[in-house]
Amino acid sequence: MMKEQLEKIKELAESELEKCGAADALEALRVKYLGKKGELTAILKQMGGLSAEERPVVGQLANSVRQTIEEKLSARAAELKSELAAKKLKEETLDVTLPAKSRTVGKLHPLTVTLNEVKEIFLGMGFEVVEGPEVEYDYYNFEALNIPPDHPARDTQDTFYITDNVLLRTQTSSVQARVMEKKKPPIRVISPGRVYRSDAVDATHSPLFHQVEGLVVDKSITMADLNGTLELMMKRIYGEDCKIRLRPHHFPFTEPSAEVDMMCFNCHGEGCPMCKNEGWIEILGAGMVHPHVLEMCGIDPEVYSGFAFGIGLERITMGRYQISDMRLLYENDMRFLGQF
Ligand code: 2NM
Repeated sequence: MMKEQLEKIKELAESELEKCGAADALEALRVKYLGKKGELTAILKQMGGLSAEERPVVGQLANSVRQTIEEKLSARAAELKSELAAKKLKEETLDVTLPAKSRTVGKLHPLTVTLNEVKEIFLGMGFEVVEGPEVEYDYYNFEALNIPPDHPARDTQDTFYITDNVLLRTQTSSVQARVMEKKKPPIRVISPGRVYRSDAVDATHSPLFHQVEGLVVDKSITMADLNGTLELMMKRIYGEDCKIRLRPHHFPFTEPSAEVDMMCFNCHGEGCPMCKNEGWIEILGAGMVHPHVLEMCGIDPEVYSGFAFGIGLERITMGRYQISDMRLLYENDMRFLGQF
């Protein structure tokens, strides 16, 4: 009777183990057959009721059944383990021949490229780079620069006012007025930065644009120093064959003042659509710092003289890359920016 039970347990255990497909189910089978409350244990507990002849026979059989089940259990466990490993290997295959994911590397905005270049050029000539506030007193933006109260630039049509005497700077000359007030000559600075004017957006205008202004103040600074400095800058930006010319002009803060043209890089002075048949393209404004400006900033115009210039970062950037519309510089269209 018990023999048959044991045989049955063995058979059943073997078939269940064979079908078992997971580690936790295998553990449940181990508990079912070999655990303290398991089927085999239950049989062994009944051995007390056997006769002395039967007991060792049944005991031996029970032991061999236990051994068989234990062996099957560990064999099946090993099988499951290797099946699982094989499945994982198959699922997590890494195809090293696939093309690599491309990484997108950022690049500098064309305005930044130009600014860095301009900075390098002037740092090489011993200039310092100075920055100042974009929200400025009208004193530094206008008054200290000899811009009279009735000058059109002061009009609310052209300038963004915050209060009566605070505004968004319309030029970075305000920074240079601050520098002259603080520092005694020799002064050699450039001041790059954002400037604001109440202009409608079109291909050549924006209410926010960027300027680089330069200022040199020392003893016996002349227009020749201005000319040489600007020529060097333009040659470095546009190439060694770039030529410039100065035309008389008027700015309130410089006397004499000049507008500076560069020879058209397209037609080299012949005249073409690019330069509207002029052969020359207006590129910046400059002049000798007005004695009254020096005086207001605490510098004696009898001892010192200086030159200053202002150049639009957008304009030189558009020129060197032949960009026809200023708006392209602000729209952050990657198809456009990716070209530089
Ligand atoms: C320009 C043109 C001409 C200029 C003048 C000064 C200062 F502070 F010295 F008076 N800074 N920048 C200047 C002169 C700016 O921009 C078109």
